[in-house]
Amino acid sequence: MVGSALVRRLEREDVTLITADRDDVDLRRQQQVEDFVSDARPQAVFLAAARVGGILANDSFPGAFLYDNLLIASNVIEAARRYGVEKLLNLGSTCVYPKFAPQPIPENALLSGPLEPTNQWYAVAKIAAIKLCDAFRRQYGCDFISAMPTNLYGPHDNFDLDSSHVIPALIAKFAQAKAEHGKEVIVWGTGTPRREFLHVDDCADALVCLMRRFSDEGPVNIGTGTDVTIRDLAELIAQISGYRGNIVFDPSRPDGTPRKLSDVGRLTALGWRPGISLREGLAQTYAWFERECHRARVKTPVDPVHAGRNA
Ligand code: GFB
Repeated sequence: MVGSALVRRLEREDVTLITADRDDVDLRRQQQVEDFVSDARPQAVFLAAARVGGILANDSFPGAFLYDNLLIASNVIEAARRYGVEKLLNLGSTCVYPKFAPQPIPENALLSGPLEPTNQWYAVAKIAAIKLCDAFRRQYGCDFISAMPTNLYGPHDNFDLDSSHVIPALIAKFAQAKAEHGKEVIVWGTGTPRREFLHVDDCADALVCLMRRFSDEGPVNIGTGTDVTIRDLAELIAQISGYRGNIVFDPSRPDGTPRKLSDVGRLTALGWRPGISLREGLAQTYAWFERECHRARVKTPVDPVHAGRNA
């Protein structure tokens, strides 16, 4: 999702784009990465590749999330150093910050407290990548920077109900309930957690701004500076979809961290502002989903708690 948004955004720039499809280069294999980078010799690298997923996927596959993301980041950042890449932008996530970080979360909250258990594995790999960029800046003078986007959504997201993030999951659930005249949609957790959401096209624009204008150690947050409750989000997506049935919250599912609002002062000081409102972004993404992949990629929501009721 981020990679395709970056390709769309960079088509507006005077650059030659080199991309690496996962079938061509397994970024977890160091030799393949070094062969690719030594051959391509890019001037600048956006490191957006990662194993990502929502709260259930992170909590279910800790080994894969930690191992894959450590290897991807280490291999790409080392190959960029080794073959003289002038600038690298490493993408992390606001889940690198402590579960109970001050809100809005300032970048200096990093490593100031315990992580959210459900995604600590992914977070540790992303923190290691930040530190590797900073270490290479100190030891070798590499101009490698790290950006921490908030929760992203948009076209080409993962809409699989078990592994996705909340927005694509709810878009898929409400679209299916609308199409099938369903009586209820299950929303995980209590609905009380708050989340900040940024459209992926806004994120890509912010990444280009940082690649051009930021050059320092430590993470830079990318976000809107505003958040909503999961309950309000669900009601907004229901409204956009035209679904009129019940919304049922399932407290047996994890809420995760109670809030993840990022302090975007470092980014706005560079003159960047988001351009897509949540309502507008959700409507665009819902329309994209309906057009491009409804029913194609949505697994029937077999929810263990309500399986009996669904049967
Ligand atoms: O988006 P999400 O999976 O990840 O969940 P996080 C956000 C909130 O939405 C949680 C609730 O409180 C979920 O319980 N939620 C409600 C749902 N219904 C659903 C649903 O059907 N599916 C999902 N997935 N959530 C992620 C990290 O944390 O944040 C990632 O796990 C990454 O590693 C990402 O860092 C930015 O926002 O809790």
